[in-house]
Amino acid sequence: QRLPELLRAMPKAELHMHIEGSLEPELIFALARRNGLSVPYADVEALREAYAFTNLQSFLDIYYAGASVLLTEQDFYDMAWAYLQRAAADNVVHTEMFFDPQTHTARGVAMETVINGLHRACVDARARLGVSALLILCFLRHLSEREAFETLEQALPLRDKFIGVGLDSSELGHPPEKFAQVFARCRELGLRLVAHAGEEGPPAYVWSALDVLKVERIDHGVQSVKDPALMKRLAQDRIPLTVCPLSNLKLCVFEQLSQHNLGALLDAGLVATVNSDDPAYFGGYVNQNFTQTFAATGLGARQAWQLAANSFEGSFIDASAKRAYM
Ligand code: ES4
Ligand code: ZN
Repeated sequence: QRLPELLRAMPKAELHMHIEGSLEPELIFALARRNGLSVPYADVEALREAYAFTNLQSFLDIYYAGASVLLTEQDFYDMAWAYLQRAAADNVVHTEMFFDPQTHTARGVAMETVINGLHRACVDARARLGVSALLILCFLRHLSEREAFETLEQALPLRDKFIGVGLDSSELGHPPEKFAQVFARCRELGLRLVAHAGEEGPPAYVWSALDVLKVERIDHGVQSVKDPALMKRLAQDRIPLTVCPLSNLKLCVFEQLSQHNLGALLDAGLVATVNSDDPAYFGGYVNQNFTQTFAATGLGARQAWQLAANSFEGSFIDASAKRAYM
């Protein structure tokens, strides 16, 4: 019982959490009612029962449908505030939240509605919860690079409200290099860069995220163990991997949690971290990811300490604040 208590109590940073993936079924129904929309499920229980996924795409289809109840700035605020309260309860002291603006702008929601609502929740989290919260804008990789450029253009008037950009959605068939030009532009603008790679996709996608996009972190990256040269590169350059064990289990990246390679990544000296990805869909917030993974794989207090330190090292907080946490 001491290990789960340590895992829950230790201060930590969360670096991989899609805010639209924190929308609980109860909030989906409440927002739908508030906005006069209908949900194609009878009730909360029926919706939750639909959360049986076989791969990434089977999840994304229902995730984008769930996000369609978000219309007003208050909706985005309420979603983010609900997550931030749960993060605080898990002793998350710093979080970097992904958002998918194209999911909303494609439905006619204005970019400023999305960003202003999320940002106001981040401001309140600092004041009322003592949690520092930053935003990372993700481009949807199943759409074109031209559409990513249009999204960047729409977001630039709000440049001071997000710290960086990421790349998410359907990985297979959409390699990082498809977004080489837009990431180069974001780099010139001084934005921080991350990308999902090696979740379902091959080590080659992790290589091109690093060498073509020049990202500073890899989201997931668990397929990297298939390539020893890549493992060496990740360890030498201290490239953080934001690992999401319950996500990998629910999307069948690993058949069982006991087979998860988090321990192998740490043993290889990688800056691996533990994160919740889409907590409303995958069965747990960050502390559940820690406690269930540790119980299934037999990791111990040494790895707990290492993962907490890694979460701050891998974060985009400034160097002096970082040292205070580590
Ligand atoms: C995602 Cl688990 C995962 N992978 C890729 N894109 C995503 N967007 C939300 N969750
Ligand atoms: Zn993700």
